Amino acid sequence: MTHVVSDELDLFLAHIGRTDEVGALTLVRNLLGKGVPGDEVLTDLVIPALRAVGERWATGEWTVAREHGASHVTGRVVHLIADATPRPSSASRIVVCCAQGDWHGLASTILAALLRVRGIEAMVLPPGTGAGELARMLPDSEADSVAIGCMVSTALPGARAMVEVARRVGVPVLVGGPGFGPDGRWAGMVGANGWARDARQAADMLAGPDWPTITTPAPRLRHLPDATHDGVALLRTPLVAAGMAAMVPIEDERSETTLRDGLVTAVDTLAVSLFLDDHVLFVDFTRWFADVLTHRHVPRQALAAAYRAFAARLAHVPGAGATLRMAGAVL
Ligand code: B12
Repeated sequence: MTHVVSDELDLFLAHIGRTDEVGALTLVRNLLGKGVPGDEVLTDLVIPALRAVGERWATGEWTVAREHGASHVTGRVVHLIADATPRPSSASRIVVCCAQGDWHGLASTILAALLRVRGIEAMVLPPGTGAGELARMLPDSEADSVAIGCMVSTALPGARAMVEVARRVGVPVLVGGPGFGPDGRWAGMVGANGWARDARQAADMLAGPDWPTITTPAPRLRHLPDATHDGVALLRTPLVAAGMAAMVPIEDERSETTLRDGLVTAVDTLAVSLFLDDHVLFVDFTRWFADVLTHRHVPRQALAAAYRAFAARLAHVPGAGATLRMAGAVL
């Protein structure tokens, strides 16, 4: 059945690329009407489409507005499928949420629908739910576990805060999403009980004999508490201004916006890199951001100049200079 779904990918992308809600919903209703299971539509059509949307934004082929329109329509489709997914009558109940600071709520809705298909009762919290709210709702939720998704690594400190509150009341936490790094590299630092690559693996882990029913508080991070992370994040505005000033003037207004937004993310990523005590995060981000800029005809040397401006202002922050130098070396 899979090829029936993936054959529709180009047409689905054409619909969402025109913000054609009716076209996209009709296409998906037709597939469901033909008996294609909702989880297959999610894994073989919706997720590949979302990845393609991200790619088209990153290469500059689609504007931010077009990407937002496509994401919005895809959100309608995801809700249509999620609503049509039967609720399992399972004994196991999980709360699914985004890491605090991560706005990719669609991913949580998709994951919850895929878990339901595999017999796990999943309850989704909207993005923007912070550690405080999670702490308040968990005791009454009857949840056996919490699943935290993270698409952008800048939200890892937020994920850490949420893991801490869940584990403090004994509820184990499973995490996933590319924000946790290749093969879930940062899941342990965040204090999660486990990391899963996808919904299938998540369901297997949650139902498996090794998944804890109750857990201890999250282990302390060996290099924390340390004010470095907060210190860098608090300097975000002057750092971005210095970075912009250090770069050659950018003619194209769209590129300038991408650059400014990207430098904000760069400062936040640097702060998280220091929080995790792992320069790999910032170096990987730099490779990705340099590619985004190249597609917008901004030379990599411009980013290198911005990093030198950051380093000059962060001379007092342990580790910042070395991390910026390592990232500068890939430019
Ligand atoms: C839609 C979207 C948005 C929307 C989100 C709307 C919404 N309601 O969700 C909006 C416009 C808000 C947005 C904002 C941003 N976005 Co965005 N976004 C996307 C996009 C196109 C789709 C995300 C999605 O839902 N994917 C579907 C998920 C299900 O796919 P998946 O990751 O492959 O999921 C599998 C596994 O990862 C895993 N999994 C996923 N979650 C979880 C959770 C758990 C618990 C488990 C166990 C497993 C698991 O299982 C899944 C199934 O197999 C992605 C592109 C992409 N590749 O995904 C970019 C993307 C994630 N965004 C990106 C960026 C940069 C941003 C912004 C920083 C842009 C900006 N300058 O403002 C902001 C960040 C905002 C924030 N702080 O969160 C980048 C991140 C790159 C990076 N290196 O960090 C991406 C990858 C785009 C790209 N190609 O560069 N975004």
